[in-house]
Amino acid sequence: MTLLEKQQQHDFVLVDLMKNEQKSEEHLKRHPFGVIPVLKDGDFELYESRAIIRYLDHKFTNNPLTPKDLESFGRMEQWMGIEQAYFSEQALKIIKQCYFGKMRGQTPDMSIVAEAKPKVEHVLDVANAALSKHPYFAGDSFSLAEITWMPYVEYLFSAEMGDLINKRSHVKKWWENISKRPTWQKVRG
Ligand SMILES: N[C@@H](CCC(=O)N[C@@H](CS)C(=O)NCC(=O)O)C(=O)O
Repeated sequence: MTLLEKQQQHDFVLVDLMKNEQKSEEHLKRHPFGVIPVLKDGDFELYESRAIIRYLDHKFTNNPLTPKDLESFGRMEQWMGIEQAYFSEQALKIIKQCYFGKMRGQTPDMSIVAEAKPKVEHVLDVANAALSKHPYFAGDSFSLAEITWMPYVEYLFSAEMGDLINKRSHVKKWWENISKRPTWQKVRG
């Protein structure tokens, strides 16, 4: 999504998680922790998604995704931290049970879902309060913070947990607004 927002040509190379290719010897040379994504920019390679999007936003100065205003910058970093520390890990527990597990024909372990759900609800309550004050996490503009949140919010809908988003009016409005972006529509497709 960052590359598309920056209107940068790129090649997307599939590392097939369904075939466990992320743990192959070849991929482990690119990413020692055996996960995706990895960015290759000429001879330079970089892993960790948040590092990658910050790098791209610094490298390509068009359509900036990092606010110049210091307070907005602070809020963006805060929400990227919240995503990593409190949101995605717990959301993924639900998504693994209710989406990826189901896709593989496994019965979801609802005790895992029951433990993670209140933690996700708490983060979303905090997000709802913040988004009642301004339309984006950083303030007035779409930033890298939104990009870090979008994958697991989308997957909550895939896991039939969209109510977690829709019952919080400001989070719902935020999601309806940012998920309409043509770049996201292209990525999710
Ligand atoms: N901290 C890493 C996390 C990467 C990550 O968890 N990637 C997932 C896909 S979104 C993955 O590769 N999962 C496969 C696995 O855990 O084996 C980042 O943000 O880049």
